[in-house]
Amino acid sequence: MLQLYFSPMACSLASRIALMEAGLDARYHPVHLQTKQVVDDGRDFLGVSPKGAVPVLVLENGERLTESAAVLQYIADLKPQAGLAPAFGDPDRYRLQEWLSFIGAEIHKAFLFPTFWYKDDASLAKPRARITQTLSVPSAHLEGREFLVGNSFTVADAHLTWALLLLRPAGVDIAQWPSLSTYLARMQARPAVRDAIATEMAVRKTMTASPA
Ligand SMILES: N[C@@H](CCC(=O)N[C@@H](CS)C(=O)NCC(=O)O)C(=O)O
Repeated sequence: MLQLYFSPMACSLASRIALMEAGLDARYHPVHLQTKQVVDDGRDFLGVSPKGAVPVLVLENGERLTESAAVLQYIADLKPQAGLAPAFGDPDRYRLQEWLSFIGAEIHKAFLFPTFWYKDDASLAKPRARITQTLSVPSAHLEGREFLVGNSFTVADAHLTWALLLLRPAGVDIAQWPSLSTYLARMQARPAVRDAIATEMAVRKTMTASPA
């Protein structure tokens, strides 16, 4: 069975959403990111992945896959009939990769990560200054569109949904981008998204963790 190492409401939430949207079973292992311990059994998470970061997807053959962009596409390709990624060769596949890169690098690492990991104003000034420009990109793209790529939900939507959910705890009011705020509400109404969030919030109550 697939296994996902995750931390509640961290970027691994997107992988959980993808698994649930695909209807794929998996075993989920919570990780405490500060102590780098696997919560189930106290194992050193650095022994699971030297990157020390979630998501880590353990494949059916035991190999471990990291990096949200790769993990999300792997999950999508396990269940092509779920339509979570355009097929290879379809020009939209590169649009999907374009969004996964943008969300991972420009939203997650350039803004959310410093917001949750650094406390001093000097480290936070640059990310704070860039967020308006960064979020104007998906905001403009989603004017009059339901999904990031094509006409249906893809793993890029799972990734963006996670990032937008963290804006409030990061101190950013999503209401300044109406298209993002209605998009997020639409995504949160999806049963798989709703269930994934509810599950992680319940796990989170039992742990203290930094989400990004
Ligand atoms: N490039 C990786 C980043 C993964 C990442 O930074 N995950 C965060 C949680 S959202 C984490 O585990 N951070 C712990 C750390 O970096 O020590 C990806 O996109 O999957």
